[in-house]
Amino acid sequence: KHTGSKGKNDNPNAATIAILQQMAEYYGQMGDEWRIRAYRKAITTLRTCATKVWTKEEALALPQIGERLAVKIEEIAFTHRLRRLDNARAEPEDQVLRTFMQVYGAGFAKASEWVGRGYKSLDEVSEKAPDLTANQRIGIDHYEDFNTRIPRAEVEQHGSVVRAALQKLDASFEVIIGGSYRRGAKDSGDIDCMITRPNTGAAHLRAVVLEQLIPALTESNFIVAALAATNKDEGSKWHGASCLPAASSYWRRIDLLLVPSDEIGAALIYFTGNDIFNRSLRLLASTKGMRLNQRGLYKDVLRGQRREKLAEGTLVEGKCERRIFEVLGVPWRPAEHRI
Ligand code: DCP
Ligand code: MG
Ligand code: MN
Repeated sequence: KHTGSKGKNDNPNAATIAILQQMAEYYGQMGDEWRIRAYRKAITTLRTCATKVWTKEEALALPQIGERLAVKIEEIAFTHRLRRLDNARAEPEDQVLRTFMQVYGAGFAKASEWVGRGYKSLDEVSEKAPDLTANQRIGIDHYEDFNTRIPRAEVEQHGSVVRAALQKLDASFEVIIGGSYRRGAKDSGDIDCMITRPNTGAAHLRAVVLEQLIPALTESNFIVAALAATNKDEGSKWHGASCLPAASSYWRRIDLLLVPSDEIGAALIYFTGNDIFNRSLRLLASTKGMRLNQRGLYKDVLRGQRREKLAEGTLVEGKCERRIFEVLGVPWRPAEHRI
């Protein structure tokens, strides 16, 4: 069937791309950045290819596709599947690794170490793993809680508890729930609360949140665990767990993000995501000689030969979300469409 159109759906390599994408996702879960990049490049190439790629040789002749991926492309073209993917998914060791990787506080390296020690279950990790960190202990004890999606209405309730407690301390404080919630998701993996206040900088936000808000919410049994706090020049972030009063309530992962008023526009973009949307905005900024991060949009960023950043550049905009889109030349995108 020849329509002449170049829509996504009649791309001759659509079926191959779909399987490569699953493979990239699989490596994503494994934290294998190097392979993810190789798959992404191959996918990009196939997308722009006008004819169906059948053989290894045809694949190899294209840019950004190496030997190993070319072999896989041939296998997919002829068999409509990839054994490597089927096998990986079926392997018991792999299932265990994936379970371990979902423990809060354990990344790929830690999960692999546990698999390497021969542990088959979380119970086994819990009993036998030497030097579990306090966070990993909580991650294991509340594994089910932290891996259960949070319904939208409950996300809102957690946000309201934080907002009420803060405004009791100071009515000028604002709490905005970001992340998947702001994108309109019907449920979320965690609760991302941006905390800000007009004309207020990082130091004051930190003082109120860390010295007053968190102790108060811990006292009231809403905050049930403190997991991590970062306070780099990247901004301040507090990770913990919260729980509503009902006896059956799950422990939920909650992130408090302290946002100086000058940076709220850039922070709204960053903490609304999603991560892929953020990556593409950042990339776009860098192609225009600018730099976008969670604090602002900067111009005249000085880069060295390997594109490494030498100087921060001058701030163009940090306060206004819409203005950042404008300066980047991107039509405004409501949060629900940022995927
Ligand atoms: N973020 C990002 N890059 C990352 C991690 C996060 O740009 N590597 C940004 C975009 C996310 C936001 O931070 O939307 C919040 O991060 P979460 O991990 O909480 O992700 P989401 O809220 O989007 O999804 P979930 O429902 O799983 O929490
Ligand atoms: Mg989130
Ligand atoms: Mn989060």
